[in-house]
Order: sequence, then C-alpha cells, then structure tokens
Amino acid sequence: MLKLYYTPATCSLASHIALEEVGVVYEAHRVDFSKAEQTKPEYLAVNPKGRVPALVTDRGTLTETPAILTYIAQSFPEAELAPLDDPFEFARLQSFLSYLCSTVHVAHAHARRGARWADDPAAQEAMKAKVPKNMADCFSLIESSMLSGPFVMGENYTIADPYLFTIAGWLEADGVDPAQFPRVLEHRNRMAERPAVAKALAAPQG
Ligand SMILES: N[C@@H](CCC(=O)N[C@@H](CS)C(=O)NCC(=O)O)C(=O)O
Repeated sequence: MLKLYYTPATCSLASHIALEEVGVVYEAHRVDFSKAEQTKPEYLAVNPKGRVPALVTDRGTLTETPAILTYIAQSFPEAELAPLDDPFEFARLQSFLSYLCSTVHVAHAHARRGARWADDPAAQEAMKAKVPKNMADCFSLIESSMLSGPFVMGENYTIADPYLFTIAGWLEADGVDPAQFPRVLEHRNRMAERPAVAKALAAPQG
C-alpha cells in the first residue's frame, strides 16, 4: 500500500490531495516538525533529505513534489490528472510544477529557512524581508500568464491545481495580500470546495 509522509500546512498537502483525487487506499503518516521528527534517524531512513513529502511505493520511496504528483497521475490514468498523451501539454504541465518547486517554494523558504543560505543573522533577516516582494512577483506572473483558468492548465483539472492551491495558501503568512491576485484567489476558493481537498485537510494536523 502507498504510504505518504506529510506535515500539515506544508508542500506535502499537494500530494495528499492528489492521492485523495485518485481515490487510492493509502496510509498517511504525520511527521511532526514541532518535535523535529524530520531530522530523526527513523524519518531519515525513509527520506535522507529530511523533508516532506515522501511517498513509499512497492518499488521504493519517491521524494520531490513534482515527481510524486506525476507518479500519481501516471499510476492512475483513469483519474485524468495530467495530459499524458500530449507531449506539449505534458511539458507545459511540468513547466508549471517546476516553477512552483524550484522558484516559488524556494522564495517562500527564505522566510523560515534562511539558515540554509547564510549564517549571519543580519543576512537571514535581509532574506526574510525580501519574501513578500519575491512571492508577490511570482504570483503576479502566475496570475497574468500561467493560470489559464478555470484550472491551471485550462478546462481540465490536473496535478498542477492542488500544487498551486497549496502554495497559494502560504501567501498571507508570507506577507502578501492575495486580493491582489483575484484569479488565484478564485482558484483557491474553488479548490477549497473539492471533497479531496477537504479530506486531505482533515488528516491529523496537530
Ligand atoms: N523540493 C521539495 C521540497 C521539500 C521541502 O522543503 N519540504 C519542507 C516542507 S514544505 C520540509 O520538509 N521542510 C523541513 C525542513 O526544512 O526541515 C519538494 O518539492 O518536495
């Protein structure tokens, strides 16, 4: 059985929602950041990166949100969570996932994980101060040219949607008013109504 290692309010929510969307039976294991469980040997044996999400499959463990989302979409093609038969559209989807993973998520991480990039507390504060502007710049681009509407890829719901929903949920905490991005906000509100989203959010949080 698939096992998802997740932590509430993190990027693992995207994979959690995707598992709910395809309707597979899976186990969800919460990794408690307040106890630094992601750094403990038990979890490092699952994911030596010390991060969530990790998806344990019968062929081994997958990490990195775009890889996990794509694995779910390809493993459950009947759920139609990706344009699997269209190389251009599939590449466009990968482009969106990559942007969230390698640019937007990294911009967000500078607020809380600045110690990854600098030891100097002043440098860490300076990085933190840039987060609202960097996140707003990323979401301006998503709003104006990347979110096709009503879903990320257009008419069809894909794995890009739970990923956007997850990261758009961080805007307020990153000091960005989401009202500046009405299309993103509308997407976020519509996503919140999906049963799969409600189920993923109902997983133990504390
Ligand atoms: N590139 C990875 C990033 C994973 C990641 O950084 N996850 C964060 C939560 S959003 C985490 O586990 N942080 C724990 C830590 O930094 O100690 C992905 O997209 O899955």
